[in-house]
Amino acid sequence: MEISALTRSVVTRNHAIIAPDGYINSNVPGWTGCTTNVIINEQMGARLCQTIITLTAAGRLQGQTKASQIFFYVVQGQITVAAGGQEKTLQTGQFVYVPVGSDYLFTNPGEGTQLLTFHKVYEPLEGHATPGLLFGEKDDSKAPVYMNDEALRIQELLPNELGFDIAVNIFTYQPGGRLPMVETHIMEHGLLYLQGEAIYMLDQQWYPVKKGDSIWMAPYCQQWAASIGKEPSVYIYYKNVNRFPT
Ligand code: UGY
Ligand code: MN
Repeated sequence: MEISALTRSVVTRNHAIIAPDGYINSNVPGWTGCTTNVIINEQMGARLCQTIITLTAAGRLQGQTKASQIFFYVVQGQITVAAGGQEKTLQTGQFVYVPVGSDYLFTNPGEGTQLLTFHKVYEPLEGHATPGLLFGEKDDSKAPVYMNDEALRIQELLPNELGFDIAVNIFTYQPGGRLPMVETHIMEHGLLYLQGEAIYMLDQQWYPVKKGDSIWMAPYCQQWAASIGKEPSVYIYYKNVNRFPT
């Protein structure tokens, strides 16, 4: 039997690794028939919220975005969403971006459907329209090579427009692929591994990570990663973008 006093999860002032073994469920008003795990939140010093929701067949998420926009991504399974006068059944790899001030209703999930959410208080930008509701999906044919390295590909899921103050990208590393440099930047990240294994360096600490693990990187958390194992490693990540650095 494994010793239950051990975990790969780590929480520091500037970064966190959250592995599923330590999840404790939260009750979120309007989200029923599901377990919700709040992975990243302002309580840890973050300016985004990241949750993972696992639904039963009776699951239902009903609510209204207020100050925060919410990006919902189907990690596995399927679910029907009604928002902004539209209705659509989302499958694994598909997403809906729900802008501020929108009602949303998710119903009819497959048993065990898992959703990832990123929330951030929306900062409007004068002269640029607030984004509307948006559907989309993971599509490897829309993932260009990153920094001239054939082992790395990034798909940007949201339009690269100044109206958006967040980016959500899917980053695929072929086996042996690694970041070409240690990044040191003002932008914050929330991240979920969708596939494979990797070594992540955060503030000069080294962590083995794998599918199902989440990472929080505060602004200026130094970061580097390399894929390990025989299959590509893939993560979806959030980044705050496009606003004046106050
Ligand atoms: O967009 C980014 O900053 C990205 N390259 N960072 C990361 O994957 N840790
Ligand atoms: Mn980065």
